[in-house]
Amino acid sequence: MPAKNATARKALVVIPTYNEIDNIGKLLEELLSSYSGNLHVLIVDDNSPDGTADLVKKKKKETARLHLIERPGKMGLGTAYIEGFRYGLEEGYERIIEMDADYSHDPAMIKDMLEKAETADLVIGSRYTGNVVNVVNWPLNRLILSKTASYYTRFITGLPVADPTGGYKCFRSDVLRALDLTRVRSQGYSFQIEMNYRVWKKGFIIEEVPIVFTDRTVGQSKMSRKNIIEAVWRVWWLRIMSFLRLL
Ligand SMILES: Nc1nc2c(ncn2[C@@H]2O[C@H](COP(=O)(O)OP(=O)(O)OP(=O)(O)O)[C@@H](O)[C@H]2O)c(=O)[nH]1
Ligand SMILES: [Mg+2]
Repeated sequence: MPAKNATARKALVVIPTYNEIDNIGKLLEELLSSYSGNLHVLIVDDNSPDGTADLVKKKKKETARLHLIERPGKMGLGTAYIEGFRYGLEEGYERIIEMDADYSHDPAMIKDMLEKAETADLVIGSRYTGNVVNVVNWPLNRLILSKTASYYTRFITGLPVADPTGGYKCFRSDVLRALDLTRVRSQGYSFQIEMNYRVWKKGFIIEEVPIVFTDRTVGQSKMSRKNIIEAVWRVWWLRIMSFLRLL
């Protein structure tokens, strides 16, 4: 049987949103026009006060490739992704992509990630491949925080990933099906770490492709001190749960 073209596979881009009205319209247009009909987009919105979901509903009338899950209030990034993954698995998508709404992630990179996912189980769009740092417009303190988090995660968990907190990635659906998603606990940055760790511990292949990450120019960051503190202890929790075979 001839190999299937990577972009011909049914893929779902899951984008969690909270107050992203200034970004989401343009991003959706670019995503849907750059890729073929096999690529669909799911927005998981937490009742954004700025009316993000209303804009998505308007766009939904124009295309069957756009999907929307509305939740009653801000419930965190982790649970938003898990709901998105469940939807993707139920609807039979072969690839599930995580992406931020804030234009930090260049839609053009989806093609590279889908190609890599032909041979890898999880593909991470990486800001830190080799000795290169591909980050645009980040203040130095954000970069130091992110790099420190990467070293710390690798040191404590052994996870062989250069950019473990990155949120632009592509899963083969079988990988998500093999995990028990009800056990995933993390919300902020540690959600990315926890997913990577669970995938790696199951013996799946993780590959990184270089991306250029650009800081958001509009809208507000939802990063909080709470997220950082969670990431600090969560890596130990992962390590201990894995040691006790309770993961
Ligand atoms: N549904 C939902 N989406 C969220 C929530 N928190 C953040 N998001 C979305 O998740 C994505 C990432 O959030 P950002 O605020 O960009 O956080 P970040 O990328 O870690 O931080 P920055 O580097 O400052 O942009 C964006 O699309 C947000 O709108 C939440 O509680 N619920
Ligand atoms: Mg962001």
